[in-house]
Amino acid sequence: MSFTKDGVSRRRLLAGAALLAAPAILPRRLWAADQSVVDLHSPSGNSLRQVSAAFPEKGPMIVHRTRPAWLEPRFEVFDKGVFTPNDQHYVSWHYQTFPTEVDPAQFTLAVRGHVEKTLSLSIKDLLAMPRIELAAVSQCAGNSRLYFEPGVAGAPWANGSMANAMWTGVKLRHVLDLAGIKAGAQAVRFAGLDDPPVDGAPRFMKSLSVDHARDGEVMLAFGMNREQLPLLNGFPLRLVVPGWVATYWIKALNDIEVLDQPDTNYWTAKGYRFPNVPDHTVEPGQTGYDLVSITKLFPRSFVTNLKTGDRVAAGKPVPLRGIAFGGDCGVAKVELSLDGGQSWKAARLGKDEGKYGFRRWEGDLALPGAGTHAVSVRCTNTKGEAQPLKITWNPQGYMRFNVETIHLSAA
Ligand SMILES: Nc1nc2c(c(=O)[nH]1)N[C@H]1C(S)=C(S)[C@@H](COP(=O)(O)O)O[C@H]1N2
Ligand SMILES: [Mo]
Repeated sequence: MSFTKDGVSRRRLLAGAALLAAPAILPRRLWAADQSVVDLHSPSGNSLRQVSAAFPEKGPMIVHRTRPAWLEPRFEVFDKGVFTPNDQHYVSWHYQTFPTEVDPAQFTLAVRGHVEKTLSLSIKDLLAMPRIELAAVSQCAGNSRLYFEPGVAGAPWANGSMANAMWTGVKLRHVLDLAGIKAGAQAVRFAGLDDPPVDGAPRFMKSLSVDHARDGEVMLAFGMNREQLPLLNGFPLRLVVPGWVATYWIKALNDIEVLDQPDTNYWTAKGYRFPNVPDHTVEPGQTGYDLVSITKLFPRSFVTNLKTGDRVAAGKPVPLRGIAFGGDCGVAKVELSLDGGQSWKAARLGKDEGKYGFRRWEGDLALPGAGTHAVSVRCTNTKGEAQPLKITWNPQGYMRFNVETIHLSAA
């Protein structure tokens, strides 16, 4: 059923579905029903993961944790197209109180705080408003953390906690204007249905400046690739903040609060910060730097048709393709290198589906002789920012965005 009808269908998870089983026995039961195990090739070991299709509305997903769910697709999905299928879109929640059932007929979004008029909007109210649609990449701040060397604490994502979707929804500005922001407002704060799991724990909330919230692109999305959002990705409504890290993209969004003072809540003021130094990169053990909140995405690019260890023919052109994204602007160019970044060869760019989305690239390189060859790919965005060659590292494991390299063996 589509969200474009007069309403959205009721979502329920079946009792006994993977998410509801007792956490203590879940890993073993899932393992027994397992389809396969993948090796994510982390430099620090600990890289075997189970792949499970036991999660509602999800196909086979790599399972890092079950409750709350941390799931990512196998990387091959990114070779199939620039829009990530909904059943392969990664899943991340902070708290085990994430919703396992939502009745859209009962669901309301509150708009309150420093406004002229408090609102309580139903899904039907939102579906009746003017719509916008745009492609945008949602990427977790911790994407690729598994490849940090030395290893760091935090969700051990491989490269798959990113996804591109066509989002449909209502401009946040439209809803804020209906409520009427009062003079002196300082921030707009967002929260979802997942209450803190224990008393005193901070509710998961993020906020944006009033100007950003009113930029006409930040969206209350009920459509993902022109279908309803999967429950695990925030059904029935999520915030979409194009060009910004997914941390801000509050799922199961039911509360918007306009603040007349800066947001001091833990997740905005203390969480999700990284070193305020060039490329946000420090040496292990380094101290004496400031922290800054993570906001915009940085350019990234990946080879998707081949991976480290694959065998190819020496001496003739090897077809290569992949995806790139510019971060908070479009992709200007993608280049390939065989010599560790001393020289670069331009790749061809595929169709532009929107500046915040994935862009396909294609190219080829002839590997000069038998042996192992390092193939690097670099994206430069339309602001002229390029992925750095030096590997980015910080103790939080946030926002890796250096040039990625695969090692192919030619014979
Ligand atoms: N309500 C709510 N929204 C949330 C979160 C959360 O824990 N609760 N996690 C955020 C983080 S850190 C990420 S990476 C994305 C993940 O979105 P996805 O599960 O749809 O991929 O949701 C964001 N929105
Ligand atoms: Mo995240």
